[in-house]
Amino acid sequence: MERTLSIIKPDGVRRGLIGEVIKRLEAEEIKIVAMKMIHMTKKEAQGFYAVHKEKPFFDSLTDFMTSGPIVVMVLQGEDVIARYRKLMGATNYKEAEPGTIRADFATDIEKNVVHGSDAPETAAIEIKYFFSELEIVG
Ligand code: IDP
Ligand code: MG
Repeated sequence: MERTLSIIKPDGVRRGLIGEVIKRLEAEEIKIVAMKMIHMTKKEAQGFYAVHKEKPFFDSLTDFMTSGPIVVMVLQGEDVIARYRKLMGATNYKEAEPGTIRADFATDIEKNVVHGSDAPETAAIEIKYFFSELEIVG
């Protein structure tokens, strides 16, 4: 049993894709055990993406992630980290499998609609960044 952090990024919220993303999660029987909408500050986005702070795209990414509200969710289930990554598709939408969220909706390598944790350790850190245990119904 695993948990992972999912984010519908500002482009996804702006373009009316909240329902589409949630529909795909539910179709895969991925359980949502926490959910909220927030608008991050630049500092909060920099903290969340701290692992990427040396990357050339860090400043643009943190500007993008603060450009509007996001929907943050905790997903729970067996192998949910990999299963959700599979639903998302590759970081670069041009390389994403057809039928994945990013292949279907991303418009740019940065504006790729969704975030998902990549490993149990990062999932634990990312979930804690947004949610207290009291806010998770699992
Ligand atoms: P991931 O979201 O698939 O885990 P990461 O490599 O962790 O991909 O990168 C985090 C986010 O940074 C990506 O989802 C994307 O929004 C952005 N990003 C990644 N690589 C690039 C790039 O080469 N140019 C611009 N933005 C990028
Ligand atoms: Mg990542």
